[in-house]
Amino acid sequence: MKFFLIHIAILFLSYGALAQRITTSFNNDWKFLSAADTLAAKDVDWKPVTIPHTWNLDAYEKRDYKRGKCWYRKSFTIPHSFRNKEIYLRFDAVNSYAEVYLNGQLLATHSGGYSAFNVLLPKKILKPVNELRVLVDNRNIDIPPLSGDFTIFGGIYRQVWMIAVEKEHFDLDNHGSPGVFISTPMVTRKSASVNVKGMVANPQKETLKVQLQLSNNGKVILSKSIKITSGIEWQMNNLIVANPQLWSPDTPHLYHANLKLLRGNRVIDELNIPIGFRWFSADTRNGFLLNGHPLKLMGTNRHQDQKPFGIAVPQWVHENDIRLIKEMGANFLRLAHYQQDDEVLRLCDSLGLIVWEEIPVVDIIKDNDTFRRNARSELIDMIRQHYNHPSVVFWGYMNEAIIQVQYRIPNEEQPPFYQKTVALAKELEHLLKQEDNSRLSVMACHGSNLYNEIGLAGITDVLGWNLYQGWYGDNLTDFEKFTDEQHEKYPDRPIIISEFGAGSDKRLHTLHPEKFDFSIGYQQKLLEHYLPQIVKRPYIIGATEWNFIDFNVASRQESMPRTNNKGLVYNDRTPKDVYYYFQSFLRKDTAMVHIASDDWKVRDVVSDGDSTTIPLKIYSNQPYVQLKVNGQMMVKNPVQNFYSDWLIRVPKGSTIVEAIATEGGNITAMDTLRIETRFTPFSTLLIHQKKWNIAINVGSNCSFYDQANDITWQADKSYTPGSWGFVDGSIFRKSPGRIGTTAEIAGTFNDPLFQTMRESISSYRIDAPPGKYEIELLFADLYNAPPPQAYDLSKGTANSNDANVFDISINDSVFCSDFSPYLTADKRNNAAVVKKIIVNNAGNSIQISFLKKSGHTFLNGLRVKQL
Ligand code: GCB
Repeated sequence: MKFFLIHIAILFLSYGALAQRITTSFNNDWKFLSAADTLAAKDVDWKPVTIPHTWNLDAYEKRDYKRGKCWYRKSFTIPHSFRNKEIYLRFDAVNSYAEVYLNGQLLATHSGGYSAFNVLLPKKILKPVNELRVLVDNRNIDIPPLSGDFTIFGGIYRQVWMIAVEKEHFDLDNHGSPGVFISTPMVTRKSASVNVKGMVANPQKETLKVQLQLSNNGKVILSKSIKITSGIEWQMNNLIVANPQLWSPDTPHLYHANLKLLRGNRVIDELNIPIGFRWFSADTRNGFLLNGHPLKLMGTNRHQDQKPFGIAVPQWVHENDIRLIKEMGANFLRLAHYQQDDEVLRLCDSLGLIVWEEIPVVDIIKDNDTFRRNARSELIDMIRQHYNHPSVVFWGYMNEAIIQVQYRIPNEEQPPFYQKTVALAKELEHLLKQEDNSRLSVMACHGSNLYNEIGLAGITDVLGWNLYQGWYGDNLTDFEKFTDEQHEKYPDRPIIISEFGAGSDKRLHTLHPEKFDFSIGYQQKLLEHYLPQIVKRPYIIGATEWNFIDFNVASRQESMPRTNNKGLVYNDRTPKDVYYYFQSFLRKDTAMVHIASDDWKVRDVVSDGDSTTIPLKIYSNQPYVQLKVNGQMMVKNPVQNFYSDWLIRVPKGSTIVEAIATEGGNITAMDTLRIETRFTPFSTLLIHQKKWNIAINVGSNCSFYDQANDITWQADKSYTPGSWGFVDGSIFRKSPGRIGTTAEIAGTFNDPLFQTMRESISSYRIDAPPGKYEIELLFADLYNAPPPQAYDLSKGTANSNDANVFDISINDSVFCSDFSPYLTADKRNNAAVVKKIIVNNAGNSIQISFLKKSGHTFLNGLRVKQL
């Protein structure tokens, strides 16, 4: 009897399970061919891969990563239990163009690398053993984005699923959408209305039933069913929920809609969709209102890559990111510059982040029908696929859509080109509202008035400005000047600062941060300027910092080639100190304090003593902080703008710093950090106990920490008797107002060390007692221009292609004559050249002299070691 019951139960379960939709992963046992020509390929050329996959890990190594056509293939059988079912494959994303073939027949194509698509596997083509082939192309000839500051990693880089359904099922043929669309046209505190609509595949025009059950906290609060007899659209309108528990970033409360498709009493398909009740508006007087309350939208932008996966990231990367962003205190997230994984949206719904999602029309448009069609279908895909997510409030369709026009379109053709861009924007705006008029439309512009002049800026409900004053642009305060001017001219236009940020490299530190020095300190300074300015202005309804992560851009050079390092966290997601500035600024629910020196744990100070003072910053949202340094309590300091600056006295070696945040005399938060202090002598002429080794980052305001060799290259200084420094020359500036160059340096991982130099230098002097020294001189001829960066609006200086030739002598004896770093580096500019020499210093000074033969003299780095 017992056996019988179990048997019945198994039968029932399997019957129940098989009757409904079954979704299984389809990620294993794929083969990949890194070529377009399958005929020329041998079987061994097809390499086994698992999805998610990208072929572009080369983007971590070189600028010109592989862009072209590649193939994926997979043999598979249809499980016996699926035999009477319709079989779909769902591709969560393929970058950028896909052709799907089953047993040699083309089933589907999809343009657009960031949205999902479903492909039906027709019964008549299926065999006992099938071969699926997918051609993937990441050249993006007519597919947005045509360009952009991110790598177009090619491949089937999000998951693939096999979905088995009965012939009758919730629609799977509508732009990769769930086939059911839920909206909440009216929400108040007292009641909310729900509309549900969708399509059902019903080829035999059977009489079926769609049943909706809406539940809250596990209890069904509303049920409704509707009879359907054809495949046309069905709707259930005006379902009323009394006293809805509202969704907001602080209380991301979700209701659950369960939808069943029934034949008689038998469930043949089922969907579960969360619902969030919220209402919102945006205007310049009240700012953004959520559920009737003002809410300044504050957050960040997110790219999706993580080394070593490229964009073929495992699901935990999405989870980790959204959790970190939420923990930072953000309530707002811009998914830039493309539609992101469904999981990201699910997380934003459940953790509580308001989302701006956009399609990748970036930098420039193409004036042809294919491009326009692709932009339209990307927009439809995005809206339909993510329509049901309550976190989504903004749909965007353009990012800096005219920034490249000046470089790519001849002058006389620019005005009509701008008009075409405006026409496309209007078309996309219209389409967006047709698809979903419950959300706000938005686009992001770079800081140019041209958007106003050509009429692009007035099209969307809200306008995003990507502003980099004090980074690409001149001064930090130009930021608020620009936004105030905009507000004065367009008083009714709510704006979002959709990007702002600065690059940073944790190897670079300075007491005097300057724009474009890539120091950790300058990024902090910029963000500490922007955040208070943003919150002060009600017409700025929100802001998203650029970018949450240090992300991969194969073409970017700067201090960390292949990386845009404006992240609040590193690419491996370790928070930078500045992440905690945001956290202090944004989190009101918990007290926090952070010793902002995770990025600067080794302090190598130019000083003769065995103790010194070092600056230390503490981020906190509490009114006061107090420090204990190696057990010794210091006086309290007030916190202003969520930080307090300290000078602390530290001995050589290890220092334990404890920070205590207080409010009303009570300890509310604590943090502890160990800092290591080292000393580089200032008075090099003195006999020191230990032989010294001085490394200098010549021509730079920053010290550079070379972790591999555990050496700090000190910021440069001018010579003073008894010490070391440059005697003359000037800081090399490739662009006015910026130190050094942003060009990548060949032959080193220590790019910043070679990217700055002193030019027109005739001597560098180190006063030092007699003895033997090893001298290492670092050079890279920086006079050739790096290729232009699309986002960098500064004006570069003229180039000099002259080979720069000079003699180098040490204490009057020439050790290198007619030296040209350029020629030594095989006629390459921006290539590292290192010269070493052992000298016997007979006197009290080592004078390194540079005698110009042609062009310029220069020096990029110097290390002097007592032997
Ligand atoms: C921008 C772009 C973004 C870039 C960023 C930058 O304005 O929208 O894609 O990555 O600037 O860092 O230059």
